[in-house]
Amino acid sequence: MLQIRHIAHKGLDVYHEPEFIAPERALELMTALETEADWHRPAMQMYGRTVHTRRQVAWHADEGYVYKYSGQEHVWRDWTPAMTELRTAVETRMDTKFNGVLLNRYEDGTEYVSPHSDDEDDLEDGSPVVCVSLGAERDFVFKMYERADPDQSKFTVLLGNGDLVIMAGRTQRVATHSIPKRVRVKEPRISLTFRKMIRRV
Ligand SMILES: O=C(O)CCC(=O)C(=O)O
Repeated sequence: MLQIRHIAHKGLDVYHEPEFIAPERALELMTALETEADWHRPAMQMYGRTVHTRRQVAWHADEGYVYKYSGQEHVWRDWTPAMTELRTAVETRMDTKFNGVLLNRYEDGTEYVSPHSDDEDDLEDGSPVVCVSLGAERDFVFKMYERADPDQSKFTVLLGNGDLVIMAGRTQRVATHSIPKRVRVKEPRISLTFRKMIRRV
């Protein structure tokens, strides 16, 4: 059995479970999600210019949950069969329910997500955010905020196809996370981050 890694550091509380989904099934689910998810590439205003995110996103959730971040609103779309299968697996593993999932699709290693925390007001305070990674291997980097750790320590988790990452405890308050550019990566990757929201429209 593959080892579960636990990173605990000044409030950071992260678990990495390799091959949570068997690799062949993970690739089948990824193929299904390519067409099932409501992919779009949001535009945002930065320094007076319109910039499109360097990844695609999709928000699927129980009815009425709108996801707001970086000044954008994502209206919910229904759960699809592949998402439902993964939601059930994650809920069983965590012994708790989730009502929304944010999907990210990175075409290759030139696509990325910058350091950020999932600390939006609409997220249930202290509830875990749980990520399933499908497809290409990518680094998932946690960097401590200076207020929590003057050394601003960094922790890198190499995420493989079918892996699970649990961001628990005070992780979102003490650290950012990111998927940095890795230009040698030529294959796509899809991540699903399961969330518990508190407000419905
Ligand atoms: O693609 C990933 O695993 C990261 C996604 C992420 O940072 C997020 O959904 O907040």
